[in-house]
Amino acid sequence: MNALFGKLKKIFQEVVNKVQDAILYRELSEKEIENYTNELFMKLLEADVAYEVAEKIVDDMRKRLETLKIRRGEDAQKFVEDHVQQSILTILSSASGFNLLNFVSSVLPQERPVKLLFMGINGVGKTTTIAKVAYKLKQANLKPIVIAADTFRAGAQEQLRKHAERIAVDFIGGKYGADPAATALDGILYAKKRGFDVALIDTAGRMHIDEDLMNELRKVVRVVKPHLKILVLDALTGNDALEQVKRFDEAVGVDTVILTKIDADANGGTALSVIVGVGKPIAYLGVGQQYEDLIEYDPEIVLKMLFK
Ligand SMILES: Nc1nc2c(ncn2[C@@H]2O[C@H](COP(=O)(O)OP(=O)(O)OP(=O)(O)O)[C@@H](O)[C@H]2O)c(=O)[nH]1
Ligand SMILES: [Mg+2]
Repeated sequence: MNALFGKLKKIFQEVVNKVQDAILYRELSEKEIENYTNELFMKLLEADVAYEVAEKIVDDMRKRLETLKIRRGEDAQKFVEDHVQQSILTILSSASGFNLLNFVSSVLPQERPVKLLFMGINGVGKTTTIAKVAYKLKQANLKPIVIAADTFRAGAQEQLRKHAERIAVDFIGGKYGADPAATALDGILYAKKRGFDVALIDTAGRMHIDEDLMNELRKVVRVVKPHLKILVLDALTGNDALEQVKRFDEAVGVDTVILTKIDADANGGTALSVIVGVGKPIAYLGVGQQYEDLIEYDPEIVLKMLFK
């Protein structure tokens, strides 16, 4: 895995070092705090952190620095680092996590299979993410099946089938050109008959501004009645990802999101901004192209990634 949140990590380390040098024997002056926070703010913007998110981070940091007083004999590095980390943790905690495995366990006693519908615009990583989630479910000793209700894009059926083979998970698909809602429903009936625990339904990529395709998605939702509507977002798309949440939410409702390609954001700022701004519970972060590269959204874990 390459360095996650690369540039941000450097920025936070720098602020720790500076503050630590300054407070070694005294409190910070107002002027110093102003300088540090202004500089931090500019650097965050340069690392593609959204303006409002950078503002939040810097405001919180300023408040903490104002009360910073180190005691004789205390480890300055650790002291400052703790404060800076607490500040970032506050920001990260404003985004809530969603435990998908717990959710599945809570539904299973009432209904089997648990139906998970994956949706999102073209190329965000829906199909890959389905394979990753199925892999996780399998590791948790559940019996998942993946359903290819993308009957539209050439190669979509084979793509999901291949993933399924690699992770040794059952697959069921449909004919190209067939109605996606009917294909999904057939898959679910099959899963029900065979006693599968979880049905993961792949849908075609669709632009959130394409009314016809959004209507088709409405139909899939009406027919399938998923327990969970999962929106997959490419974290690299920044503000547009937030727009997608709004549109899909208006059209069919979004229960939880998965943010992919966190690893592909060299600076880290775009990914951080989507995490903080998405406004829906985050189930997972996609951090690479392997099946294991899917981590639960936990502010403490992301914090560790930022300060590792
Ligand atoms: N680096 C990285 N790449 C990812 C991640 N998730 C998905 N990808 C890549 O993104 C590309 C598109 O993934 P797909 O799963 O085909 O995306 P999709 O949303 O199903 O695409 P359509 O069905 O065409 O709409 C592939 O090359 C994936 O390997 C991730 O977390 N990190
Ligand atoms: Mg796909």
